[in-house]
Amino acid sequence: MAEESGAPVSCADLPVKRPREDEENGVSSAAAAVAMEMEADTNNTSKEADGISSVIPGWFSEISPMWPGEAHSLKVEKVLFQGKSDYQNVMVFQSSTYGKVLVLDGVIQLTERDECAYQEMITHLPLCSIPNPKKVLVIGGGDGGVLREVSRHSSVEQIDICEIDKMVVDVSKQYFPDVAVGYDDPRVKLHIGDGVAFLKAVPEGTYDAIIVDSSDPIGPAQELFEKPFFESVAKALRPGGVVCTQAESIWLHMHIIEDIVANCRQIFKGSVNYAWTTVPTYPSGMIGFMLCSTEGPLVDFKHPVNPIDKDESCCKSKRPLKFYNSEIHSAAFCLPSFAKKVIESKP
Ligand code: SPD
Repeated sequence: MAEESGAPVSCADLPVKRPREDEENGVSSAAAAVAMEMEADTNNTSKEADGISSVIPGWFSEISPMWPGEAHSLKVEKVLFQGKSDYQNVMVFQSSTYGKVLVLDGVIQLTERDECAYQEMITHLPLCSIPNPKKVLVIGGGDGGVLREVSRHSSVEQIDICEIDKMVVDVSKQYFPDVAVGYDDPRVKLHIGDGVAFLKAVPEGTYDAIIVDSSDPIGPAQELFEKPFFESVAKALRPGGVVCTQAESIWLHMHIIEDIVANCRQIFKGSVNYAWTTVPTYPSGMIGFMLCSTEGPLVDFKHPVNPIDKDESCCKSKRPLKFYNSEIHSAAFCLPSFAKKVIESKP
């Protein structure tokens, strides 16, 4: 495992909760129903929960009760890592067409080929919407991709990240150096611990921006989609501060999005908007973001006021932006009619 960098901070005073609960909500058992037929060359970890498919031998199929009746598949060249942390199954495989793939509890978190579409958008949609962001908190995002993107902003002075699962950080540093490069920025402080507890302990009005880069709301990330969490986020933001959270797919999860929108409209007294991006390897090929601001200086998310200057967006260790630009920023808030109707009708 790669050495850690990025100034880890002890979170001994922050209780780490929500450890892995096997078979919770039937998720693991659903994944476990997928039999393992492929030869993996690593350790003894159970392969069933990782989604290696017996339906198409040699392929990974992403099966979950969150998208019943469908499963996107990728051809596996080689399984590079399989492990079981206190929270989840962690797997990395080399795919034939999307580069290396990081999988948590059988669900794709990123691939080398399309991670830019997610990490750049979840980061620059909020940070380009406010002038001079200085203090940024990332909840989740243990792979470091969001850190890489935050670090493009020269106005930022402090980047805190709270990730619950150290194995995700270590595995990302070892297998995804172009993503985990975010940890190399000296402004980054890594806290291994529970994001919910971390936020509760944050003094009121601390951050200009909070980015919640979570996995799906079953398993360790469940609480990150609930009302009390959004209340803590609002409290930790300064007036006119912004949050951007992973907010699932309009094709698959409208009920989840409706709840998030309803909660956010109650809690955030500034702006509340839904945006989306295309990610071919996420279920339904897209994923959305909830962007909200607290009461204070007005934030117009649809019209970025803080464009990333070309020079700062590609400094030494980072590649240039691949996906984000100001036009796609504004376009991301255009919704298909069916989603617009539901999201805009929420009180
Ligand atoms: N359905 C999977 C959603 C995963 C969102 N988080 C990805 C983490 C990448 N930094």
